[in-house]
Amino acid sequence: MMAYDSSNIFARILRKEIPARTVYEDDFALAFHDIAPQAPKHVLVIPKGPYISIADFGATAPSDEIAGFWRAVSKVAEQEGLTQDGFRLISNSGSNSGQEVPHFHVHLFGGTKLGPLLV
Ligand code: IU
Repeated sequence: MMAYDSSNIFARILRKEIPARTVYEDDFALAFHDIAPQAPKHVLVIPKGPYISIADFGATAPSDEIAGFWRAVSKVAEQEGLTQDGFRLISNSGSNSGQEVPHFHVHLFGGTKLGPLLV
């Protein structure tokens, strides 16, 4: 697996070098509005540690970071009012998926009736 590149845009957001529209932050995760939303509600949730993708995160992160991250994802969905009507999580991993930013992130989509998943 390639090395983590700490100059990626989400690493810079974590270091507060560039701004983001943050909706949630704790010891394990940061959540902010996607700059190009693809649904009425489109939030990205990222772990604070240096992980490239879910493949990297799931294989190498300590258990407390994994638990803390997924707990934060649930909290964001609840906080953003999405648990009643439902929402969708997507995480691109690697080139076949079209992953653009090499810092693990989960897309959280909601706020409307979502269409079928595309392959
Ligand atoms: P992807 O899964 O790596 O393709 O998703 C990257 C997302 O990051 C994509 O939805 C972009 O709109 C979003 N994004 C952002 O929110 N802020 C940025 O500065 C950049 C990308 I660059």
